Amino acid sequence: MPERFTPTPEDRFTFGLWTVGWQGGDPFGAPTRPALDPVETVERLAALGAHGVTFHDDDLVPFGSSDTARESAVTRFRAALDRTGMTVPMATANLFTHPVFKDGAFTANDRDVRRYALRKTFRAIDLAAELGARVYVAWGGREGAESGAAKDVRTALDRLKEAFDLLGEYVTEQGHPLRLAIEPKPNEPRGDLLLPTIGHALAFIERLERPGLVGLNPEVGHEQMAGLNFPHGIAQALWAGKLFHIDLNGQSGIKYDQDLRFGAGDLRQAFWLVDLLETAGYEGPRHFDFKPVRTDGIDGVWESARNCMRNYLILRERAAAFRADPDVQEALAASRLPELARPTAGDGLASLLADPTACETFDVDAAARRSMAFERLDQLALEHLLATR
Ligand code: XLS
Ligand code: MN
Ligand code: MN
Repeated sequence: MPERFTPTPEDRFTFGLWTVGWQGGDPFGAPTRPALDPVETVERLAALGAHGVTFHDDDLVPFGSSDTARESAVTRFRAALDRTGMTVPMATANLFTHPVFKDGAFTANDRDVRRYALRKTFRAIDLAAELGARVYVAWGGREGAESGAAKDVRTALDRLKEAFDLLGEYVTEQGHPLRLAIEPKPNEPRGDLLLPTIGHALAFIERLERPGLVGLNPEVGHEQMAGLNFPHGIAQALWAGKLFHIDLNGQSGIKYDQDLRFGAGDLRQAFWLVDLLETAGYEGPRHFDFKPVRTDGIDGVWESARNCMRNYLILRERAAAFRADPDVQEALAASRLPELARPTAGDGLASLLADPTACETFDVDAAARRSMAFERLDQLALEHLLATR
């Protein structure tokens, strides 16, 4: 019998090739680890119990490869997938590493760069579809600016809408069975990025020609870099029917994009996130977008990948124990959660206006004195998280 926090493919855990493959190069230091072969990554992750891998076009087929080199990289990779049963539920394009993208891709001021970025993306979408992906992630990369005059933001948003409308048209015309998922991020590598949060992206999507085709791929650390509550953002994405994919990792507060392994950083938000994903019917992959710390060698890479999954499973068990506890159910009722689920004026406006108990005879002072009993509820959650219950 497998150990209780050992993942299986049914848990739908996936990893980007660029995550375990990160060599540890940062703005202040050179890489500390050797490059990983995508085929080895597939094999190692499969052995750890993962369900699939994801990639940027350039992670699999190095930028500038000839058609023959591309063909052989894809063939080798596909053979590894077939051997291991690993899947590719999502893929994306790198529109940020090459210097040509220094001012962005779909919103670069330079029109030639924008046209090239679209053509590179179409190709990445074809590759994603060829390998069976159902989601194409679009992280803006360098869509943004460091100074006010350098980017006319309203015009840049026109170009961004134009790009997503073209991507939607391309996917539809090709008959690719995949949807697009925008990944918001507030800053880094640019001083400020366009579509900085889940909320900005949701509003943007509604302006597109094919809003139904476009959703979100929110990342834990990206919302937390902006000081936002990630589970709240995910709840709104679910409420809008837009949680197409998710990037799980860890972040400690408002600072650079730490990409810690899942469970590191804000553990309480991680608990509520897992509780939400597991109870709200999210069926997509649990995708880890993290960077194994550069202090560690290759053993630490696989150790941290294993622990991303292990921490998710531990939190899943803890959240389920919280929900199943009769004391919690009692505390939820005392905190009036079932009442929140009742429509405020289910009988309509006229009945609300005609109801004196809603206003004329309502004892506001007595209502103000009712305790919400949130402290007890929160302590129960904390104790389940800490496994003291
Ligand atoms: C960078 C993003 C990136 C996307 C994929 O901050 O998280 O890794 O997930 O391009
Ligand atoms: Mn990140
Ligand atoms: Mn990400």
